[in-house]
Amino acid sequence: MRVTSMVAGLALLLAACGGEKKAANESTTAAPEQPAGAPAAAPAAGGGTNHDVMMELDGSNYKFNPSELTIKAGDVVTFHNKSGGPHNVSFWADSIPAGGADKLKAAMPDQMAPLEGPLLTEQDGTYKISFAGAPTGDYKFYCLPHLALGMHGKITVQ
Ligand SMILES: [Cu+2]
Repeated sequence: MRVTSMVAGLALLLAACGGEKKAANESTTAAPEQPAGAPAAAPAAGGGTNHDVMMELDGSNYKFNPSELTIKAGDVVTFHNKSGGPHNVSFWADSIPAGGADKLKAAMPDQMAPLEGPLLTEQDGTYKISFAGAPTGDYKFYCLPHLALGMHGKITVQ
């Protein structure tokens, strides 16, 4: 890839000047990582609580676990691809409070379509949605690949 070869070229140049170690350090810090010292399971930035929801195949049942949860506006829900994937998180536009769609559209990374999260294909892959500023009420959602198999749930924002 172009960027890789550029980096490799730069590293070679620096190595020629005896700066190989420095270049390696720089490429590490340049990676788009979380700020150092931020634990993975910490409270969400902004002070909201994180809630974990598993996406799993339990016997022959595809499900969100828990399938219903109550959170506060400002909380974050992290969906985990545990088994039976790929899964995703899609919200029914007509089953969320007024004004909720705009908040979710802004809060959901990599939507395939409005209110439709990307397919999680990686084992233990996660998808985070912040409910910062979300109106109170019920947000009903489903997994696109497994909707017909009953994989859906509800988040209540208090
Ligand atoms: Cu699914």
